[in-house]
Amino acid sequence: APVALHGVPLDIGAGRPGARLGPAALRLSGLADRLTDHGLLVRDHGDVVPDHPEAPLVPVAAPDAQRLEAVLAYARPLSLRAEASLAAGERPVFLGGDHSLSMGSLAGVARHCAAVDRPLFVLWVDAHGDFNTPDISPTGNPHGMALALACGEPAFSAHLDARWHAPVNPARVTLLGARDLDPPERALLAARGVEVLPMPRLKGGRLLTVLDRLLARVAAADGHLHVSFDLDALDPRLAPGVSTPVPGGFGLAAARDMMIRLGASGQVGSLDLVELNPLRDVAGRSATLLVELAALALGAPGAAVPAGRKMRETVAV
Ligand code: DIR
Ligand code: MN
Ligand code: MN
Ligand code: MN
Repeated sequence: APVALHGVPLDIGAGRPGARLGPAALRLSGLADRLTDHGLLVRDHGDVVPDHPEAPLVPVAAPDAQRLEAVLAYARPLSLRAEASLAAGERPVFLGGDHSLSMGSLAGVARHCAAVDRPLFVLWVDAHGDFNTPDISPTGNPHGMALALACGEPAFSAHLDARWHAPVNPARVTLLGARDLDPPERALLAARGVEVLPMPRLKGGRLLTVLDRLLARVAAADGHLHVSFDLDALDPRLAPGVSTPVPGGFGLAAARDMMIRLGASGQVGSLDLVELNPLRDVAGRSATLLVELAALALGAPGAAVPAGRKMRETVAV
């Protein structure tokens, strides 16, 4: 299936500006070429246009409700794009942008899965849980609420509309790499049955065991796998270009192993690449790393990094 790129220049959902430059940074870091190197067919559909022209002008310091509205102005058209992309037989890749874009990408993927009657599984790779609601969020930042909204939490029902939104079943969501969960958020994740695999439990061989278990579960159900990859899952020494760094993340070997495993499975049906903040990056290092990891996650079976372009040469740690 052709890979379809959809840029989402959005940072109103984060606590600081910069992630809206992410789609441009990923493109300029050679994302399309790297995918083509792997033998993949790539279509770049450009950036999503919000359905309210004022949305890009809302500052990150605006009141929380206004920021949620602005984020949804991107999420609604993004959802329709995601659904159309999948219906056209593409594998959509959503270039962030802060993580609130997943409110739209996942809504569209869920609508497609409902239409074709396939169970949707979500692998959410993140230092955070993104399962806050406006009443429990300590920051009011919409990117910390993205998964909760995607799962149709009742707190968001006034904002959700079946013309663009279908809920993800939280019992088919796996949160991988979390190490900064707010206590009420942790309780809500547990109440909804989200599988939480925090960072300390993924040392040694655990990571690949857990991934293989999920991939087998998806295959057995003939399900669709959506991977939502928040760059802050990686250790900030490796990927400094994020808005909310948290120490203790995945190292390079673990990140590559994870992506190679996902890529080799051929099961990644859609992918979010989020939270790259070029204003916080160091010499484009995080952008380059994210491009390399995305190529692995989408890689043709057995794809190797071409000689002379090895990760270790392009990414100084
Ligand atoms: C925090 C941080 N839990 C919040 N979340 C972040 O603002 O809700 N998510 N940074 O990516
Ligand atoms: Mn198009
Ligand atoms: Mn996130
Ligand atoms: Mn995060």
